[in-house]
Amino acid sequence: MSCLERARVVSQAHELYSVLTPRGERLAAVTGRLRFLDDLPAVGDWVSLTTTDPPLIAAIEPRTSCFTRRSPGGGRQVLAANIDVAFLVCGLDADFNPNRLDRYLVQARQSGARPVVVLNKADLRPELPRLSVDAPVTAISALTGSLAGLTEQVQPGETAALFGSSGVGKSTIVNRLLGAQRQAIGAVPGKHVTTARQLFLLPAGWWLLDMPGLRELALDASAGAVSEAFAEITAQACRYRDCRHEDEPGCAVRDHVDPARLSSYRKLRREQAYAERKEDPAAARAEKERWKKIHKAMRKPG
Ligand SMILES: Nc1nc2c(ncn2[C@@H]2O[C@H](COP(=O)(O)OP(=O)(O)OP(=O)(O)O)[C@@H](O)[C@H]2O)c(=O)[nH]1
Ligand SMILES: [Mg+2]
Ligand SMILES: [Zn+2]
Repeated sequence: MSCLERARVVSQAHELYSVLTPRGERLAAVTGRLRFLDDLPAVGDWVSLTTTDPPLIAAIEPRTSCFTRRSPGGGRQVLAANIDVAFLVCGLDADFNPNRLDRYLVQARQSGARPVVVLNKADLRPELPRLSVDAPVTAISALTGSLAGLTEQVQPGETAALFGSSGVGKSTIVNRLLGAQRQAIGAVPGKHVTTARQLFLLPAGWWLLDMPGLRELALDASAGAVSEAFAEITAQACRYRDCRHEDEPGCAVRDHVDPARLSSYRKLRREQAYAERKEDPAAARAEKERWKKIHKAMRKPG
């Protein structure tokens, strides 16, 4: 029986994982047993590594949070595991899109991470947009300004991830915090520069995940996560139970909330309900069984 050592998955290419161990970065594949259980590691996972050469990932520790999206072919894709803070980065230039931000907010609530809205490129637009989101908002300039508004949201030992469209400045933020030009920066608007997820341990003692710009974030969320992301709407008492705040006569909410947020809420609520209906109950049961098997296997030593 070989010994196991704890490591963290920092990047992934097909079925090869870069893992950070106390002795530096190594490349690892997964053991046959893990592959049999059909639960593959994701960037951010803490894993048990065999001390063989090359090392193998033998087990995945239970996740404290999990940022996912719905895959086009059905099922879900894990984008990042064990994220404490989800930085939702917008560019204050042409990119700024409040509806997209609302979508990311829902997915962040679903993941279990604390969402923080980061308005980057404040040097380009001195007057900031008024946002009525239910999360902390900070404006920065990754090129020229202080990043304190961002860094003060994370405690040492925690993990943060940068989500947002291509070109908003995610990798520029990473390089600033690393104090080194480790990530390539985009110069051509609309071109995706970062193509793979990469997790860094920063000199300040916390972890930061650079994500590629996502073209699409298909919602993979519960009704509760949608409600939570729109607390200023959903926490209000209305005249009707289950009011959609649409054309119901005498609705007490419709006229007192930001109309853009309300329309965003309705759209995401509909998308969420549709995805839930489409989900096959038998598939949901199978998924539950699969997790039971995984948790049982994780409890066995070695
Ligand atoms: N004016 C201004 N430009 C910035 C700022 N931050 C980043 N940029 C520019 O925005 C462009 C894109 O920056 P990246 O850091 O590559 O963007 P990204 O979000 O990592 O993009 P992808 O990797 O494609 O997802 C580059 O030309 C940066 O110089 C900022 O605060 N102000
Ligand atoms: Mg990038
Ligand atoms: Zn109502």
